[in-house]
Amino acid sequence: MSKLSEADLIINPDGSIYHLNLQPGDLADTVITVGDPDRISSVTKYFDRIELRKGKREFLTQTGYIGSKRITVISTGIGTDNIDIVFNELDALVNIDFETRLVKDQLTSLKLIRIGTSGAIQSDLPLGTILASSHGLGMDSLMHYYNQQSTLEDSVILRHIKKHFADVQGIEPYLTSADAGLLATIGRGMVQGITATAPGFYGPQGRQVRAANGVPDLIGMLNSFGHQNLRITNLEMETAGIYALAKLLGHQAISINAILASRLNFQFSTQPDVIVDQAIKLVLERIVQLPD
Ligand code: R1P
Repeated sequence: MSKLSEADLIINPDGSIYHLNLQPGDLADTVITVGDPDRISSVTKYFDRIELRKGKREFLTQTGYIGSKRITVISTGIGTDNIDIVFNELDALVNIDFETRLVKDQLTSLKLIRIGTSGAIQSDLPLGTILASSHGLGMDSLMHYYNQQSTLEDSVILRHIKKHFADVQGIEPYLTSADAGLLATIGRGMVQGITATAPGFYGPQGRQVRAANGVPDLIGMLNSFGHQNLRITNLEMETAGIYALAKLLGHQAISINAILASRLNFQFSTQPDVIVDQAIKLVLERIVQLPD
């Protein structure tokens, strides 16, 4: 790839990248992403030391240590449009030389771990479940703007899903699997399933609102899909973009979902903070066990 122009790679006067406001050395190779900026300190309160706090807009960052493990926690805000910004800028921070604006010869593969919240769309998944996404199913349009190269296995699953979605106009889904290594380590023993990523919270997740729904029984359509032992377990707004962009850029990604809502049982947790805290503690315990 040729030299990136000042309009393609926007570097702030202090040498930081445009939205994240981070300089290359600010980032650890293990990055936890959270949607809510307030969740950053819920994670870093378990750190032994915080070396850096920076940010801009909804993209706030803290980098610190648990023992000798250096970890960055960054907030993405909501949606795959924000994931486009965060993941491209995280990649630029490690894989583009900011002096020459050229791709580095030696590429870095980041470990990207989402700790997010989500709603279950299977009735056997109780509130409080900590779920690892085996795949991200994008119902948004982010990956239509990139040339995604799917594995054969992912393509076969996607073909079955498209057949299942055949009656619905306007959804052209994409699918990417989790990083196998992180699924086996961070996601060890957790409930696993396909996470559907919606481009909105209300209509696009089949919620009843005053406006009429355009996709009748979206939840029913999603939860009735089955292929071999795979099923769609939950709905949120980032995982598919995270998995697809991470794979395209050569990074490793896993999405861990704290189940706060049961869409089939019409329930929402009375203790969401407790459930999110359990997910955070479990993920941190496992991150420190990962080899460097
Ligand atoms: C919607 O309320 C938000 O919550 C979920 C969705 O993916 C969306 O971002 O995740 P976070 O709690 O991680 O933001």
